[in-house]
This record gives sequence, structure tokens and C-alpha cells, in this order.
Amino acid sequence: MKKTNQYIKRRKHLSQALAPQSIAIARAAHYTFRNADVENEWRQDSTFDYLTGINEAEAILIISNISGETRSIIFCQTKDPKIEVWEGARIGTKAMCAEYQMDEAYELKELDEKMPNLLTDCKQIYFDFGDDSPFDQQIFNWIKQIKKQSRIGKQAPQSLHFLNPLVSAMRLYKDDQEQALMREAGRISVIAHKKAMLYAQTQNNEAQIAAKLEYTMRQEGGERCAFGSIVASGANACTLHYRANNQPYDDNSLMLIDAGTEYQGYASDITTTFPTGGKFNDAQKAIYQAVLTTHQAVLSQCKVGQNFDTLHQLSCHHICEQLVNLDILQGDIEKLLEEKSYLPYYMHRIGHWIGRDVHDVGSYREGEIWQPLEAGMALTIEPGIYILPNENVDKKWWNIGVRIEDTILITKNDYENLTAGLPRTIEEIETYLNTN
Ligand SMILES: [Mn+2]
Repeated sequence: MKKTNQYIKRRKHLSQALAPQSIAIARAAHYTFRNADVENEWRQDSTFDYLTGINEAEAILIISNISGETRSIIFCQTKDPKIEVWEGARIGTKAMCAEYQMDEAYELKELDEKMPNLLTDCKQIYFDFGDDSPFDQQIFNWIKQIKKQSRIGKQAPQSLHFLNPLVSAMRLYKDDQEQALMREAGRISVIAHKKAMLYAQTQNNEAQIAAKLEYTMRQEGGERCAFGSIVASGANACTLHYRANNQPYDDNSLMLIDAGTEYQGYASDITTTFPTGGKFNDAQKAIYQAVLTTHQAVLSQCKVGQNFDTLHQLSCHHICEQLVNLDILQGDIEKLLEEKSYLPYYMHRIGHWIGRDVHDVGSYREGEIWQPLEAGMALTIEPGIYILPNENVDKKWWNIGVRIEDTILITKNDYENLTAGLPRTIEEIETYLNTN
């Protein structure tokens, strides 16, 4: 028996957010091709999955709120034994109703015939226009068909809206089941980082460490990486979105790993930075400690009522203070903050929403008001310091890059670190690397 209850609840919730006499359209992910007939890895569209739990390509979900009644209608691929031999079983219309509790199910080939009827007397359409222009055009064609019948009393939709803001507002709050999945994604990602940290001590190329990370994620039940892993040794850690993961390293480097698994559709995101030879040198230690102090200070403020801007400003304050202490910046802290003098060393924001997508949907700011943190929201906290060679700072700091990142769930009175359990202090890291 499928766990369909939470999907029914979400569709009902969404339909209540629609204006009366509306339909919303959400689409499953398509197959895409790497070249010729070789497919890219397929992953279900996050919103479609959130609303249906259906793991099949190409389907189209219609949620209607007409005359006060909510209905879920799906159009899906036709069952076809000849194709299913190649592609695997398709769900088919019967099971869409029986197992996924759709109110109506049709085959995709019936779409053009059924949609004008479904849209008649519906005043608003909610859909994420602009992502797929042939489909946008198909919607306009259905509307045109209804307009042609206006003399016999049929009424076409009057306005078009984006669906994304409504679903994003729902996805911003993680329910109990989502929290449990994110907790498991965190647990797996922690194991992967811990194993990679140890493995890095005995290897000499970033590629080997990336392989170990990804192997461990799959081994522990993760489906895939939630995003392209960053395995950056030495100066590569100063490239924020370093992609190559293929360079040799020695045992005097720091290694920065930014990686997390996806587990049952939910992401985790962790950054660890550690010495490849088991011990930090003095300069590495100082920068690491500066970032750790900032990380801890910001974590302590992860609570209801704060927002991304207050947390970011707090991180800038701490980074600035630490950079002054290390004589990397000189002057009055308030003035340095005002002039954003930290930007050459801390050039990104403190974090992002996380959920089904690693950079999850959800509004950061409405007009001048930053979204206040509330229980059930999940975000990352990831301060960093990156020092590229430059004449303004002592050479001993050059090419050191440190970031420390955890995935955090806001709770009623506090926060929960979904990626707790990593060695984080200098002492914990050195002990871990030298006794395992
Ligand atoms: Mn992140």
C-alpha cells in the first residue's frame, strides 16, 4: 500500500490556495538526451513529486477547484508491453486511481480532447509558464478553442498565474515526514564525509575522495548526490564552485569537501574542511578557527524570528572581527563592515533554503521584509574565508580556503542540526584523523 495520504493532503492544501474556479497544472519531468538516443539521468520534477509521489516521466497533473470541489486528474503514459520491455513498467490509468488516489486518470493522448472541457468555466489557470514554450502554446490553443464557442455560452479562463509561488510557500515548511527524510539524508551525508576525511589521509588525488564520497552515499541508501560534489584541495578551495575534482594533492594541504546526498527526494548539504596530513599548520588553524567561531555564533541564532539577512549580517560581523584579529584586515570593525571590506575573503551569503532541491524554493524576501524563520523551515549555514594570493595580505595566508556548513531545521524553540556528528573543532578533527 502506497503512502498517499500526505500527497492528498498537499493537493487539497494547494487547491485551497487557488482562487475559486481555478485549475493548476503541474508536469512530471521529461526524458532528456545526452546524445543520440542515450538519456541523461532522469529525476522526477520536485514539485510534481511533492504533489503526487508518482515516479513516472511525462505525466500531467491537474488540480481543480471548481464549485468548491477539489479534484485531482492525471494524464499519463499508455501502458504498452512492447515499450515497457525496454523502459520498465508504466503505472497506467487504473493504478493512478487505485494506488495514487487520483479522482480521474486519462492517457496523455487524450489531453487535447479533454482539456478544453476541463478549462471551460474555469476562471484562472495556474501553471509555471515559460519553462516549455510548446506546452505554453498548447494551453493557449485550448483557451482559443473555448473562445470560439463563446456564442453557445462557453466561458474561457480570464487570467493566467504562476503556480510556483503557491507551491513554494507550501514547500518552505517541512512536515514531519519530510523532516524525517531530511534527517536520514543528513545522517548518510555525515557518514560519507567522515569516511572521505579518513580516506583523504591515505590518497593523493581529489578524484579518489570524490569517488569514496559518492560510493558511501549510495552504499548507505542515498539515491544520488544532491548536487555536484566539490572536492577541492589547497588553492582549489578558493574556487567557490570548483568542479574538476581531479587534482593531485600533498599532505600539507587543507581539503574542502562540499557534498550531500539526496534521500527519497530530499537533499542534504555539508561542507567539511580538514588537513590532508592529519594536522593543521598554524595559518590553516587560524583561518579554520575564525570560520568555526563564526559558524557557531550564527548557529546559536538559528531560531524563530531571525531571518537570512540578520544571520548573514551576523556572519559578516564575526568574519570581519576575526580578520582584524589576524591582521588580514585593519581598522574599525563597524567601518570595515560598512565598506564591505570582507568581500574579497567572504563573497557569498550565509546559506540557502534546502529541501527537495539543495537550493530549495521559498521566498527570501517580500518587498523590504525578509522572510522570518519559522518552525519547519530548513536552511544551510555556511560561512567561509577564502584567501587568494594578493599583495594586501601576508603570504602565509595565501591559497587557504575554509568553509564549514551544516543543514539546519528550525524548531519551535530552537534548531536541530540535521548534519550533526562530524568532528568540527580543530582538536576533534585532528584526533579523529589520527586515531581512526
Ligand atoms: Mn550549501
